[in-house]
Amino acid sequence: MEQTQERKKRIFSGIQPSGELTLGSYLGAIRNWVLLQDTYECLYCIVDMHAITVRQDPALLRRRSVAQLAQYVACGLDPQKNIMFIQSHVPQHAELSWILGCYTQFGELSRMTQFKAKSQQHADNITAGLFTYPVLMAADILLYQADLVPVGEDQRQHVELCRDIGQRFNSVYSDTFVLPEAFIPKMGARVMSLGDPTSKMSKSDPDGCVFLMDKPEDIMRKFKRAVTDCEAAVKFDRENKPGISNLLTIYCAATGKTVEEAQTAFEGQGYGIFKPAVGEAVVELLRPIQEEANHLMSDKAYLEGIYKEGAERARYMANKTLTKVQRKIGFVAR
Ligand code: ATP
Ligand code: LTN
Repeated sequence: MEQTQERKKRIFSGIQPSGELTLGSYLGAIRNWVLLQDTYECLYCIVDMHAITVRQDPALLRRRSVAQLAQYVACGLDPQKNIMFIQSHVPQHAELSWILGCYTQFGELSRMTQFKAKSQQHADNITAGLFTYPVLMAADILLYQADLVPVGEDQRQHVELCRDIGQRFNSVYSDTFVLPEAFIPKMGARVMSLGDPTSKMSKSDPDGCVFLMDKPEDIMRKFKRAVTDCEAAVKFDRENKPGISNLLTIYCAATGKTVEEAQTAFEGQGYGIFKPAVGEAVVELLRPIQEEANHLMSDKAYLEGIYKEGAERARYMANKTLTKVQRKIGFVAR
């Protein structure tokens, strides 16, 4: 009867522990994860294998992986409701990734915009891992038969490629994988850098970036310095006023106000009032998360319990898909 029973829809998403979590990753991804946790069966991963596609300091990578879990929980992800784990603890990701790599075209990977950007940033170390990064991401998602993948706008192309790979496999070997869809927020899908509002806020640009764990005075300083324009009108206009539009987006995402409400509230007021107001809204948004994350970091055994149990459950689920795939392609059963 199992097949006729409605399966709860499944979610998979992950973030690399390659730096501190940012306001961009919170508004673009994690906040949605929290909203989805009651309706779906969710797996949230710390993708350390993706992180090593560019060079990492080992001690820092280890510390960040655990800190990231503390921050996931502090953001509101309930360890009772969600499976949270570290990617390298579930070897099926690497195994499926190898197989899927044999169903992915060189040309497809060459078109990925993140690869183009990262290989420019790390021109002296363009590894095979950086190139095949999207295949590992496809394996992450397809292993769990995820229906939805909550990410920021910049990851849409990777989720599309994941669908293409899954679809290709399904059409050669009969239905094997659920084809996932990206789930991208209306507000905060692409938070822009405070230093250059035409490029994405990213952890590799610390000046234009607000980190989740930044001190209030640093957050205020970053917002006061945010690049705007010389018009002095708080008005949303992405084309002509990218800086102000970005600040309005952040303000609205942080306070729950609509753009119209925010524009009315700041009508006739200069940027000298508006910019610190955005800073304060973000400080207040992050304050409880920071307190909780700091508190959780003092209980390493609790965090270890979460990621160990998470990995065990994930391995069980992942193995079902992997075994099916191995059988379909002709590997001898172990
Ligand atoms: P890097 O700069 O090293 O590429 P990043 O800052 O983009 O990293 P990721 O770990 O790649 O951070 O992203 C984690 C998640 O947060 C992804 O779902 C991504 O789409 C989302 N995200 C990251 N930055 C932003 C942003 N500026 N606006 C909206 N969503 C974002
Ligand atoms: N590429 C993503 C991180 C990531 C991911 C995933 C996101 C790795 N595997 C699976 C969603 C689903 C990024 O944020 N840069």
